[in-house]
Amino acid sequence: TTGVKRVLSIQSHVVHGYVGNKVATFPLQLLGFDVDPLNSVQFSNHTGYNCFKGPISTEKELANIFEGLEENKLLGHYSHLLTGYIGNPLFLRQVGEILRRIRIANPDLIYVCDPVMGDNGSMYVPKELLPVYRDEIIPLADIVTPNQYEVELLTGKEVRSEAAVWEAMDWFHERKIKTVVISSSDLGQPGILRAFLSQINGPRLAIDIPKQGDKDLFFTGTGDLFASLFLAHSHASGDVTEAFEKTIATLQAVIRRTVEQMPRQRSSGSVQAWERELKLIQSKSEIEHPKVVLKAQRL
Ligand code: PLP
Ligand code: PXL
Repeated sequence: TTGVKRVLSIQSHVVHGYVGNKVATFPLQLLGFDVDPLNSVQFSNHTGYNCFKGPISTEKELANIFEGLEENKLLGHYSHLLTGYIGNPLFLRQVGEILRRIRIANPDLIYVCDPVMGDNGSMYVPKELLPVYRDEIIPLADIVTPNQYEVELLTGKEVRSEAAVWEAMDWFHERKIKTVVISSSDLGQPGILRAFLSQINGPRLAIDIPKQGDKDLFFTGTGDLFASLFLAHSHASGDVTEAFEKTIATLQAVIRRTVEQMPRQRSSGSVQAWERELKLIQSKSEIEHPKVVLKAQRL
């Protein structure tokens, strides 16, 4: 490699809180990447709050901003493209066009695609995004980081067993995607999330992640954080096992701090959305120096 570490990151911006580009930028920067954030939406906060306000970018706005980068001959400067939350199917299709043009400027570009569509059986983006991801965008990716539900949407098959996980992984590999990471699934023991990684001509891995805090507690932006950390660690290390373990280690440290700093009386019952925002900035040291506790199993 040329040693260039610059990411074009196309994700959401939220004024308050940490999802999308707000959660991805700081870790990538700490891990030595220049980050060029291009915002797919600018919302007051993530969509899990009582309300959210703000504009969604159009494909025309995306094409216009991109034209500026292109005319200034900046496309060859990117080592990575990272995409996450996109709320508009035409905008997503335009991302495919952009990717083709960046690849002309840099054939070695790594595209990390987090096909953000939903979680736990419900979609939080328009359903029209699914065929665009499945048929146009995913086949262009080098690394994909869906969750269990997103895998089910893309492959059109339920993923209720570990055998089904590996079948689904092959669905991606048949489309020439080298590395697939399922950032979380409910296929572990009770109270345990199980994450999976599969690489073409490489290992099959799983990591069991004990759920932290009350059983009803959940977080937003963890998938986005996962994708940015995995991008950085997989670039730094040729060892995908190490990248996977370091990603989970930092994620667990961020979640631990978030749970610990929640008001005690709220650790069960109705936790407000703002109280569940990830304690990202406070976790600077665990982002820079992940301490691996949970080791990957080779399967
Ligand atoms: N939540 C926890 C506690 C996790 O450990 C992980 C991934 O390891 C995730 C969420 C990421 O999953 P998702 O992509 O569903 O947000
Ligand atoms: O973490 C996914 C995500 C990203 N961006 C925005 C969101 C969400 C999930 O709710 O609302 C704006």
